[in-house]
Amino acid sequence: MITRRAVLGAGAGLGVVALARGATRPAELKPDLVVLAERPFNAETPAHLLDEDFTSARYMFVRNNGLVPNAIDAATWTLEIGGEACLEPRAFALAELQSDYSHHAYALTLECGGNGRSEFFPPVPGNQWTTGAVSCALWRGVRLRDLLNACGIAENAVYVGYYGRDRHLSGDPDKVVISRGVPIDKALQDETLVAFEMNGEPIPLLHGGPLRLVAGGWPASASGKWLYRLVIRDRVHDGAKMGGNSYRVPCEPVAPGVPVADEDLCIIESMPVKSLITWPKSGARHPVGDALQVRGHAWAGEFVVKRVLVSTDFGQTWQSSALSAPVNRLAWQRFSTPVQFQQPGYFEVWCRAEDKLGRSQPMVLPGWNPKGYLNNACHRIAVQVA
Ligand SMILES: Nc1nc2c(c(=O)[nH]1)N[C@H]1C(S)=C(S)[C@@H](COP(=O)(O)O)O[C@H]1N2
Ligand SMILES: [Mo]
Repeated sequence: MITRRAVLGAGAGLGVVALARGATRPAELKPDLVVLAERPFNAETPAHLLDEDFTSARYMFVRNNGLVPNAIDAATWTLEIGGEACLEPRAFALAELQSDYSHHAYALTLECGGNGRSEFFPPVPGNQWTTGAVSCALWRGVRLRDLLNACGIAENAVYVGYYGRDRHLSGDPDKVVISRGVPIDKALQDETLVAFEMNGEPIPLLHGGPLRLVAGGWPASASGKWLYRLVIRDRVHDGAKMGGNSYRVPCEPVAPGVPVADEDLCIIESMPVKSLITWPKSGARHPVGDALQVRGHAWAGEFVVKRVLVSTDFGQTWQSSALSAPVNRLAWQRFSTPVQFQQPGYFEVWCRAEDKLGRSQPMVLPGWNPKGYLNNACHRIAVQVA
């Protein structure tokens, strides 16, 4: 990351996190991604560019509900913690978080709740994500738990909400873009971080630098970017985009297209089991008879993936794939397996993961919901065998 301070030669230090030198628009920083919206900027990753073990910034999808803050200064950044269920509200300088609290690093899967939205029918509003709103990067920071404990958690604590420094599209400085969070149990997990590094670097501005909440395995909307305030709530947090159709699905399944009353919607928690073929790229050509090594990632929200199956005959038969253990809880898992094609022609490779509890991915769309969340249908790629 080139910081403006470094560019100006003002010396080392935490520096200003800014868009890289010369880039005037976020899209220029993400030349490999498919832009779904310019304002707010939203872009997804083609499946074959998610092949890395840990997603680099270059290939990480971007999901913004508002406008990216203007260049922000890590040297003066502070995090306030308060809320009705906080015993001693206080503020921490970013530098203090970095020096006074122990650091922890985890690979954490962040998938947008709306990943796969484009396939729902009847169609639903919002960014039309296909398969590319998922990442698994190496996040480093302090445990949210350690900070909450430093402030004192009241007995009646229920939820932790976040506030970020992004700007509302309307330009109204008093309007909050998004303020979501996680229940207290999730907040207290080892892996829930207040992070200041991504893949060994300061967090890039587009991904919430200089400070971000990271709650892996949950809809990524729970992981607040540009974090400056946390509230320990005595009730389910009621910030922007906690209610209505936002990040909520019918508590009881509904027929496609049916309107759903507010009180019948439930907040999404752990994301469902899913997998993605990241190699080869869909449309690959392959010689008949040769083994083709197919690989990808599988993840299952709060759970471990137990197995991944692969089919080359449109789901008639399945073979078991090698599957690695996650490097830590909430990290995606690598699967890799050789497949053979006995004759030339058009083939598809399908993959299907199953979690520890025996739940597997559906072949077709799972339950329709008003905003098109939680589509974990099987991924498939095309292979032309010659
Ligand atoms: N402050 C803030 N945090 C946010 C958002 C946002 O718009 N503003 N979007 C959320 C959503 S919906 C997603 S999917 C992830 C996207 O993270 P990324 O852009 O780093 O991939 O950030 C979450 N955190
Ligand atoms: Mo999201």
